[in-house]
Amino acid sequence: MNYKFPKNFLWGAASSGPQSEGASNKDGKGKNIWDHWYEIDPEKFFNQVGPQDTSNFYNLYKEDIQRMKEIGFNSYRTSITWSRLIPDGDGEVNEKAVDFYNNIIDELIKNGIKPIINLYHFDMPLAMQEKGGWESREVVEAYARYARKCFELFSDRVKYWTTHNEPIVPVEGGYLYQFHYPLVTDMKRAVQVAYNTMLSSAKAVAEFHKLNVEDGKIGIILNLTPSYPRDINNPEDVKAANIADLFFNRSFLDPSILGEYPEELIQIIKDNDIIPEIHENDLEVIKNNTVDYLGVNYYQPRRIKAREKSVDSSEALMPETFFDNYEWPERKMNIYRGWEIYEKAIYDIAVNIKNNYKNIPWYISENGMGVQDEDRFIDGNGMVQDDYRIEFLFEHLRWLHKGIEEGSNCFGYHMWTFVDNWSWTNAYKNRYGFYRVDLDNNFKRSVKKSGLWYKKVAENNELVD
Ligand code: BGP
Repeated sequence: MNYKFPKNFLWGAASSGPQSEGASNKDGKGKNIWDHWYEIDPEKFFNQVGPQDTSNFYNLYKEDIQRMKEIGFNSYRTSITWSRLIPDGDGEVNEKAVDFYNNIIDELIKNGIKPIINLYHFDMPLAMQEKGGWESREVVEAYARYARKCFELFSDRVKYWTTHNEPIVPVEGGYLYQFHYPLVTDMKRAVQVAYNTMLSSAKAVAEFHKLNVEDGKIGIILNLTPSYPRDINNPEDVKAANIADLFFNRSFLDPSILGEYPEELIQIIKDNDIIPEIHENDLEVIKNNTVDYLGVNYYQPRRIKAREKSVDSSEALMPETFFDNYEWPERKMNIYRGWEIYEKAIYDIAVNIKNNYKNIPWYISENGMGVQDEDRFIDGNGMVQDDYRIEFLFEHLRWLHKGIEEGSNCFGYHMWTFVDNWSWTNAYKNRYGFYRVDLDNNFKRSVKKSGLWYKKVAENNELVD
């Protein structure tokens, strides 16, 4: 069976500045929350590997872009590191950073690889965090200025921009579950952070549209985790799954594409007295500045059941006040990351976008599989034989293809990631790349079997069974 993809389909991979560049705090880069957190608590990071060097793309970008070309990429997404471009987050621009980003953009284009550039990938400049991070309106305004600066500097060549990567994750990590700095647990503050981030995205969209960039498009990247109820015939399970969907998906999906928050979400926020501070005109800014396209990161579904224990009034309000997570007995797991693998969800996402989100143009901006100790799969020729990754990609692409056949407007598929990169506190524990990175040998890269497999898919624009 052959699965042909639409003409001009984007094939490639995604990464981010902080996870791939390295050269942290060199050449004028300011500190961000990751540099800071590592400085004060290195033990939180797997094998104590911090953000200083990551995968050294800062120095190896030329060769790396050749490697992208070698495995058939026609596009690549990364992010500008805010604290590299503007060390304090606001004000003075770092000219060395401008040179660096100009160089990678030019090199990508010269090699026929379309750059997609994201503005924020979990990397709050420390100076901005000291002002309150996303809780602060000042930071929202500083981000809008930073966005405008990026467009002015690079949008003569970069035509695809995104305002944020997975904006719900810093809310979860930083303000609910403590896996990002500043390690807070407070639902009311989390709601403010989510709201301000959404507002910042709309403001960046406004700045971009003002500039009338020829052929320019601006989007947002959301990690969509379809919420499946334990029992579709049990209204309590269905209700619980709907609330999880409102919190984790629709809190950004609806305002980004439809320009407004879902009524049901507003009601929950009101009923629980966690309304964020909203200024006059904010909602109009959100309404008038929806995105041109959507990037979807998909890794895992969410399985939900109604709460088993009734809510105790002394319990601090959390998303889990409204539902319980559920382990589906038939689930297939990526045991290294602890994430369920459920390929069909990518099709459900495609159908949801088609039916409920104006069939907006969208692409898979991340999908992939992190595996621990991949070196055990190295063969006699030094190549990681990652058949599990090929199977993972194949099955997801097959379901994506079905969604496209049924009319969903998907224009590309990017894997996470190009070369193994730094996974935040997991550092280099789980490897995701098409290329292996040898941390003990000067960041040496070597292609994995999946890289060669992907090259065929990308070059033929087709998946073959
Ligand atoms: C996404 C992020 C990426 C990346 C990926 C893999 O949530 O956008 O930055 O890291 O997940 O997850 P992890 O690195 O946590 O294993």
